[in-house]
Amino acid sequence: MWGQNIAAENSHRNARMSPYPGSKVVRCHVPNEKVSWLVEWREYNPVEYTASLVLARPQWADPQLGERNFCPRFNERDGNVERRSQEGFYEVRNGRPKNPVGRTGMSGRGILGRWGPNHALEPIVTRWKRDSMGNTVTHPVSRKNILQFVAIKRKDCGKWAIPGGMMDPGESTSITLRREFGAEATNSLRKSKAERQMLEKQLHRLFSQDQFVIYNGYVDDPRNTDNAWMETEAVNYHDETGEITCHLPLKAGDDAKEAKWVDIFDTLKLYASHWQFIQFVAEKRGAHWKEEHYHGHQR
Ligand code: RP5
Repeated sequence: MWGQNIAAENSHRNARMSPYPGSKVVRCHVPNEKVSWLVEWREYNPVEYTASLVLARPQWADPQLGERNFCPRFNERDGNVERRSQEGFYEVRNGRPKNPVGRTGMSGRGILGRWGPNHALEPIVTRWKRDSMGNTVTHPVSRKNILQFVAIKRKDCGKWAIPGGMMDPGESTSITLRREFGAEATNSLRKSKAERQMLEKQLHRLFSQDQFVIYNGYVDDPRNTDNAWMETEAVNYHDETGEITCHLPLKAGDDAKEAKWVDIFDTLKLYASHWQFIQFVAEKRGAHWKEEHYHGHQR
């Protein structure tokens, strides 16, 4: 999927950035032309790093390879843990899974828990922008309606993002999508029982809506390494009339410090590959996207 939609060298950028998130560790520099494993690079010497938090073995993390009783079944469903990649079969070299897009300048797991793919899910909740009379707002140049999505500001890096999150082992897709959206965009974990019941009803209605899988595959996440990487499935829930979401109480919670409706334009700056997912949604819904036309027109 990644290879089909997004050019590898040009888009495998976050996965080569330094310092590595939450640390001062600097990756070995990987130039664009050396990202692909198909390009021979004998001197390649990635920095080995796995955060102490991961080595302390929280329940979401694998043990180190070679530890007793740890025999991960890569490219398979391994008990409750999904070790298959949405990109297809990945290579395992010297017992370690190999990033399917290419080199990152770092080996080990960084702050990711799983060796190989770490699976997330992304609920992209959208509605049409409306004026105070309830009419949809059309862009003056493209003449297309403006779409909005629920965005959160991440606590870890301060970037705006889709309120996605990691899948728990054995959890179903629909539960993870609803749980992550509830926790990050509506602060569901901190609500009273009565408020939670009310919210649950709203979320149930919203998530039983018109939905569409926008993307599944590799994510260009700054936490990726040569041996551990993020993958996601991004699902769009669209509220065509705006009736379901008009009373949705947005409030940041969990890993988010802000939550709000954001107008969709190509000038957005978003976390990891989220800009790409939002572009796919705008295209799918026939919404306004290219803001530069507007600025060009004004000049
Ligand atoms: C990104 O990390 C995915 O696109 C998803 O949005 C997110 C999941 O990680 P956490 O938000 O749980 O850190 O790669």
